Amino acid sequence: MGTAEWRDARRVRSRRAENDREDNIFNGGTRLESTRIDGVPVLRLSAWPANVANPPHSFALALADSTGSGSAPDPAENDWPDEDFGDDDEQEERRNLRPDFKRDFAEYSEGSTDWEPAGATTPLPLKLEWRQTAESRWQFDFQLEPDARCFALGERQSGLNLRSAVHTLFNTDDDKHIESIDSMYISIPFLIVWHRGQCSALFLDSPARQKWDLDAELTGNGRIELLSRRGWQLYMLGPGRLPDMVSAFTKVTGRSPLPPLWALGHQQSRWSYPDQDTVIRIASEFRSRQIPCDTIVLDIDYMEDYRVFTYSKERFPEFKQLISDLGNNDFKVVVIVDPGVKKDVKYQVFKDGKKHGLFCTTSDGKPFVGEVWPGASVLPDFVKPETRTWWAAQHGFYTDLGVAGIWTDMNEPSLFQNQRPLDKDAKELPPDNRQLFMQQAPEGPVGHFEVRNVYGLQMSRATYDGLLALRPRERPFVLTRSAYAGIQRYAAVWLGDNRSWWEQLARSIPMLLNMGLSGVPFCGVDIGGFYEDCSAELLVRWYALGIFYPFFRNHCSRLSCSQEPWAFSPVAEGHCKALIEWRYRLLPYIQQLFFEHARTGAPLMRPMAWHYPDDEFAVEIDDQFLFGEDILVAPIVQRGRTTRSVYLPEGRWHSLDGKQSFEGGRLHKMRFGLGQVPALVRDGAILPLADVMQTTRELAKSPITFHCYGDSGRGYFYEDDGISFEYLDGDFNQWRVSVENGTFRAQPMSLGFERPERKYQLLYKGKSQPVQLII
Ligand code: MIG
Repeated sequence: MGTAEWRDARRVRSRRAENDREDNIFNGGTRLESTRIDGVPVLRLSAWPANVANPPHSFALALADSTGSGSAPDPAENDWPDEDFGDDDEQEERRNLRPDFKRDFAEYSEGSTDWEPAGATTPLPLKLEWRQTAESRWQFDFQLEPDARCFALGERQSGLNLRSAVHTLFNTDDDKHIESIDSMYISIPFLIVWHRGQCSALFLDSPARQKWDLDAELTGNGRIELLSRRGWQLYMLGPGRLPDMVSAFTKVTGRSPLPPLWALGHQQSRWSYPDQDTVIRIASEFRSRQIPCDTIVLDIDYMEDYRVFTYSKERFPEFKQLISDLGNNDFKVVVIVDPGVKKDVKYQVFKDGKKHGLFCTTSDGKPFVGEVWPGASVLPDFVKPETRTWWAAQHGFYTDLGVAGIWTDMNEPSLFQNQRPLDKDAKELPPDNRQLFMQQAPEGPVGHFEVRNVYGLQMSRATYDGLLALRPRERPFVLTRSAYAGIQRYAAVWLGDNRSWWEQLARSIPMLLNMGLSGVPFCGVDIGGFYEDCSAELLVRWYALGIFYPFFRNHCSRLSCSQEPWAFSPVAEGHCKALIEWRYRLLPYIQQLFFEHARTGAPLMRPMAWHYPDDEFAVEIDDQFLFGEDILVAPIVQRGRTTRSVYLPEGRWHSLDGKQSFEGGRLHKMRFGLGQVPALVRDGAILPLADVMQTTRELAKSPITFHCYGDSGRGYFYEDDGISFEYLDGDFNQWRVSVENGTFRAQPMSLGFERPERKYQLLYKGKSQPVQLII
């Protein structure tokens, strides 16, 4: 063994000494401003190196360079009428209630927030100090109280508390979803620090690589290291409560518009349903077995040679007919679109993009070529506005065929030979022209690593804007794998290539909770697991949790065994069916939760601490969660188990059927059989439940049961057309329903939507009775 290897073997991990402060070489410009967003004090620090002309808000590409083009407006929560409705006489006047939500969409709070200059001596939260320690290296040091917890940061392979680890934010396609994974597909540089129920938060707005050391050495010190030659903006939020942090952050980065109703139903996918006969067979299995499903998803094999904006004439000879036949059977079709464009001079998409200079380039200005599914491929440069406009327009190919939604994948971007283009331990960036390829930002040419983390965001944005321009009266559905802060404005996300392992089922809870706290409500993981073979029991248990994933899709890889709900046994199928039916029964509640998100930024899946901040026991929990305020979900995530302990916070809790109730404030041992929904309902809640249906289209006519849990209760019922943006003009109905002293009341908060006829009933103390909603 040579000396070199011997030294390698003994290498000690480079450690950060407590006082390893490097010299500050910064001599550029800074600006410190302050404001309040939804009552939360916010400081914003901007810094830009001397050789960069402009303050960086125009370079924090994710949020700036916005034309506000296609994005849906944000229902302004401040315009919401006072919830406290008066007596019955007043209701008469409110018959034509139509809250006016129209407002310019503030993609970037610049326009809607007044920032005031703040004095240079203003103390920064968490005792934060920053400096530039090399041409492309910045450090931000802060302090964490001994019992502080760290949440959010987007997609992390971690439990809920992110503390005592280093988290790298550099979008990467790495399918080894194990503890030691360095970076995943999504980067959201937003951290919430929780300390005894009070929170502060940091948002470092830069799409370049960031490493967040959250007290990995157990010394109480946190440090962000940013590798960039450009400027950045650091938002510092707080103090405030947990929901305040998410509300303010989503005011800055935007909130999710309401998804189309069909996208909240069950989606069935696999890599791949290879031809039209298979698709027809899968779809008809759902209907003949009466397993609810709204969407069939087509993975890369629908294409000709993996060329985007084509379909295989051989395997899908009647593509348009297929989609319309499926449509007649109430199925929507979603197709995958990758960024890699096959390098082929006869291929129109390549020709066009090349002619107009819309691809990422090498340092000498030629299109950069990498290897992905189509073979040698080029990558659209999505930070360039013209590229987005062009890419958006290409989607006419799909809308003409009747495709309902677009799934954007591989957009880290992923390249077969080069998944880790920047050395994990790099302490500086290579020069711009040696960063894999060059991109053309509105401010000028820039190395890819400077903007890598917004590649997926800008691709999703182009796709969303494309669908909206092509079908202006419909809410677009876009699904993406890679993302940055603000992705919720454009797309749902799923967390990539997980495995059919029990531990990944369990892990999905804290991962999705942190996504929600990072501003992304519409998220999920592949139900059944992507790689490896699923089993009957795992699939059933995965559905039991998955019906509460905001994005609800079964998907697996081409190497895995089938995992459609009927793939295993009739018994397993029966359990899956019963669970999926519950997803559809819960749709009115889910719609209300999405509406709440649009008003307040609240995620659907919430950690216990969201609603019980003073319960020191609850804040530790990440194997159960709250779905909205009223439903507590505690799934079984281990093979062969039928019982688990469930921590119920203060108050009383009821079984979903209302037949049993439990005292809160302590642990309970509970049994959840296969096929049983692992959920409890808060005493005092009224859940609006639909009847079992096969697709979301039936929701409009479904009878609604208001199930009151306990002696009295409160709840909401929301409805709209499920398709258009007219809800932003107040074209929706919403009632606040309550039961007090045994009397049911429904107070209208909005009556802007011409509603179909349906029946309503109250389920109270085990008995049903018809009720009316005043209109
Ligand atoms: O290189 O399109 O995460 O969901 O099925 C793999 C094929 C590319 C990765 C996605 C996965 C999808 C698969 N894709």
